[in-house]
Amino acid sequence: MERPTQPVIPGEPKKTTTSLIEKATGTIQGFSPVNKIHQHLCAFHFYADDMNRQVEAHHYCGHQNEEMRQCLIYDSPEADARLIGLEYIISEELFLTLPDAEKPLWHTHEYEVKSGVLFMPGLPVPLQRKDLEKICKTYGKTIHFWQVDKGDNLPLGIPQVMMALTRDGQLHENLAQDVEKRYGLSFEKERENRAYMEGLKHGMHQLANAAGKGLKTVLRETDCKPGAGAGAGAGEDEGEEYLFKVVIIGDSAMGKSNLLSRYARNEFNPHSKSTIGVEFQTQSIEIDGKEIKAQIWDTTGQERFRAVTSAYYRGAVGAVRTYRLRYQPPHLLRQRRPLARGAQKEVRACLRFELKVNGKLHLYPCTFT
Ligand SMILES: Nc1nc2c(ncn2[C@@H]2O[C@H](COP(=O)(O)OP(=O)(O)OP(=O)(O)O)[C@@H](O)[C@H]2O)c(=O)[nH]1
Ligand SMILES: [Mg+2]
Repeated sequence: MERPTQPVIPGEPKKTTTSLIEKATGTIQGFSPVNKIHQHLCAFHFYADDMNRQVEAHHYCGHQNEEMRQCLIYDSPEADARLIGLEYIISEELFLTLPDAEKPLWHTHEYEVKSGVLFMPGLPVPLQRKDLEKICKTYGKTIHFWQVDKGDNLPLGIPQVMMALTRDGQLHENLAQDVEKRYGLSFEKERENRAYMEGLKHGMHQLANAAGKGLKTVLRETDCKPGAGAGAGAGEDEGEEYLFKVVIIGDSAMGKSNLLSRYARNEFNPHSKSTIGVEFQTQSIEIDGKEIKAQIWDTTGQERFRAVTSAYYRGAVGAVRTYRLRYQPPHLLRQRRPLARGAQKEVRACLRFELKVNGKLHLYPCTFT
């Protein structure tokens, strides 16, 4: 089978020692994720910002479940093929659950399947159709890392969102003919054979396929967010918001819940009930023009829930410990250990609060390193 010309990848040819090592590692190690791949689909992708740039894409896919498969994309089916991208394929039902901002990144497969240009090389036609009937009703999200159409001999530049064909006249004639010739196919004939196939139940979503427009990925220089220890993580929005998780810990009836309700809502309850499990409140403060959110977790102090609550220390960047002054440090150590295990390593200090005793407020610093 003739192949389109490939740019030569720069680098020394593989040495015998490397081949020997590969032989050994290949025999000893397991490749479970890759071994899940069980099918080869061939289709065409174009760059979401330029329909004129079209590439042949060999998808090697495995099902994660009935509604989701993930594929590695190569530029050819040969052993030396270049890994140029990835594609995730999901059912129409899953696609409809995606937020609207996500939908334009996904493309439909209905046209590709029904027009015959998406096929499964080497597979008997009845078997192909069985699966194509399903693919016809799916959406895919594909990112390419290697712009082989530009002749790049290494994966250069930023990841590119790719799209799929949605109507006649889009696919370059020469690309189609080349593939038809190499695989001995007729897309036109296949189109007729697949006329019976049903497409998307709800039709092509208007936001899919880049919402009918172009999409371009761009690289933008931005402030580097603080590391994990300084509160990076869940809830941050486009780098403009910081979320810090802080836990309040201490034995039961030490005033944890009241400390939080006083801080979050300026409320105090002299008859508060013991907390079951955990609860959290979020407070926003502005520092240097940036919105900082403190997500403060109030845990139960009851011994019987300790195993459960320690799981909530995960990801915490700060801790407030409440305890009775008459308690001695060895007692504190009991709670220090699970906190140090669950919270992020970068938790370095906490404040030990104490109520006023004889009119004097006791406030001790402590370290968790
Ligand atoms: N006088 C006084 N009472 C307090 C103070 N803080 C809490 N209390 C009382 O102490 C009791 C227990 O308070 P909580 O805030 O529920 O204690 P907790 O640490 O959350 O207890 P658990 O949820 O069981 O772990 C309640 O009756 C509160 O009213 C305080 O600063 N002063
Ligand atoms: Mg409580």
